[in-house]
Amino acid sequence: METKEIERLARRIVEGDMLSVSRALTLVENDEKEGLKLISKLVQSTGNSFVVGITGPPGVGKSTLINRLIEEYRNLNVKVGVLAIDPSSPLTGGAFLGDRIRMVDHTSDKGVYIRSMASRGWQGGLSASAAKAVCVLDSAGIDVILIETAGAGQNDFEVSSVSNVVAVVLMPNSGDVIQLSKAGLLEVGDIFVVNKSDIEGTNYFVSSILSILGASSVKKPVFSVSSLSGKGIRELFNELEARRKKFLMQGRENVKIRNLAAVLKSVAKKRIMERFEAKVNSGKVEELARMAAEGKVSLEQALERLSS
Ligand SMILES: Nc1nc2c(ncn2[C@@H]2O[C@H](COP(=O)(O)OP(=O)(O)O)[C@@H](O)[C@H]2O)c(=O)[nH]1
Ligand SMILES: [Mg+2]
Repeated sequence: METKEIERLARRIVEGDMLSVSRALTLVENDEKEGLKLISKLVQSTGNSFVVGITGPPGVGKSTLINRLIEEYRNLNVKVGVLAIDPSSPLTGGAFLGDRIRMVDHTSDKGVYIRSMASRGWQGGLSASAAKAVCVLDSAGIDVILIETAGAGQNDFEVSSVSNVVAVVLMPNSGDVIQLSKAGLLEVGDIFVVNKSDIEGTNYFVSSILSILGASSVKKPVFSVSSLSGKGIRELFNELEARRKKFLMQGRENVKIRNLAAVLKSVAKKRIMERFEAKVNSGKVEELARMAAEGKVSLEQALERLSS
């Protein structure tokens, strides 16, 4: 794409043209160089979107919850963008349909933009494009961006670098709370949502989370909701809105810097991993191991060459 064309695309995005937003998201997913060029054109128009990471094990009801939150935001005429980051399938490289299907309620609403992104890349990490996608939606005038990431582990740690608040969604009987803690899910969350409170075991589950959170639960509230019936959603939403109000009082410049830092971090990480994988695949590791075994290089030198 020519520079002129990228500039034109950037202008349309800032005007709020959602067709151009879709084109831009495809660009940032598929073309790193051009994607970054576009982001640098957009960056002066960013800094206003409040980003909520919604994470948790598959099946706990994240997409259903997001549908409810969209409803609440739309009642206040807040523009919402959803990025559903799905575990990449090595077969299709694509996203599961389920998320789209559960979020169709809002597809005719112009104030709602929903996009699935494949997480691709190594170890199912949060899509390296997610931080860029946030910049695109931000510059298009989206007020709130909800990022759904499935699963535990690596994903969840990365979602916090692009989110202003991370909500960890769980459900009663979704396993041992101590295991959840070990998986890092309790550390990454700013807010905890126990969904499916309409099924049995909710009270016990909530109290075991509270006891594990201990003193930190003052700052890390636990909400028990049913995304099916809508019960408890309003309380959760009020908390999110209170946090957004605080966010809007911050300097915009700092938000811009934080968003760009997330872009740089994710792209750099991807590049470093790609370089490393190329070395591994080219037999470089074995070559260095042989040299080290023959005493031609020290292990320290071998590592230096492998990681530079
Ligand atoms: N009983 C009950 N089921 C729910 C609730 N929220 C979602 N579900 C169901 O749980 C299943 C998984 O929901 P989904 O939103 O796709 O979960 P995700 O994988 O975390 O996005 C679906 O069959 C939903 O209908 C709830 O509050 N109560
Ligand atoms: Mg989902």
